Amino acid sequence: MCASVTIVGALALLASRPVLAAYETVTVTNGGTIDGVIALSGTAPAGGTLKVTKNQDYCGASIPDPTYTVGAGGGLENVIVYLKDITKGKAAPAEPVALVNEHCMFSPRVQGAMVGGSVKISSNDTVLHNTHPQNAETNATIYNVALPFKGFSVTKPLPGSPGLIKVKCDAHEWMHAWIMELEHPYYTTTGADGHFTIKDVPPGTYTLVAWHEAAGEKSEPVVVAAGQTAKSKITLTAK
Ligand SMILES: [Cu+2]
Repeated sequence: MCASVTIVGALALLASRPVLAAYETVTVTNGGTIDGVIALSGTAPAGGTLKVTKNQDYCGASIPDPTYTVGAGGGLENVIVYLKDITKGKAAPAEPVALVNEHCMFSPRVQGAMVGGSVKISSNDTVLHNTHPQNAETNATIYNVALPFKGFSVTKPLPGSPGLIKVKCDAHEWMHAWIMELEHPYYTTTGADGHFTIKDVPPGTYTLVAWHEAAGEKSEPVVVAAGQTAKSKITLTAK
């Protein structure tokens, strides 16, 4: 009796889970563009620095804190911008995403990647780095890669399921980066002025999401028409 109740319960749970449609690659002709800015409102902590606790002779005594990098006009850098509900469109990127250890920081700090892709981890530094990606929700280690010398690189697969990966360096506690694995290739990262562009979008109505490591996430609908540019502005609030 108990076993059958459990099985019925499990089946009901399975049935209630949203079924994620697999992404389908199609030829996008006369797609639209989403062009926009992610702005920051509120007061971001000003001029912070990251304290360097190791290899100070190479890394320096402190490093500017890039968490809130706001350009002229209030645009916020290092925001991942992506479409939430797109199930078909342009092809996956051919190249692995790159994560470079440089000047005792990760570059880029944040980036999107497509499910099934990989990451090329490399070092331009002469100090030992240790790249350690974790599931951002569970902190489960994905792998742990030592980068023993300048010029070293290794390409590793991403976990292969949608979600946020937090990357740290076990040798240098101030080093952090984020990779967001998404089911499709419609993502980008804002530049120094908070600007972003997403191209070759099949016409339709989507949810555009902006995610920032400290200011959090916000979304808004966007309507993309064939061959047109849809303007978008999302304002995140400093926390
Ligand atoms: Cu390091």
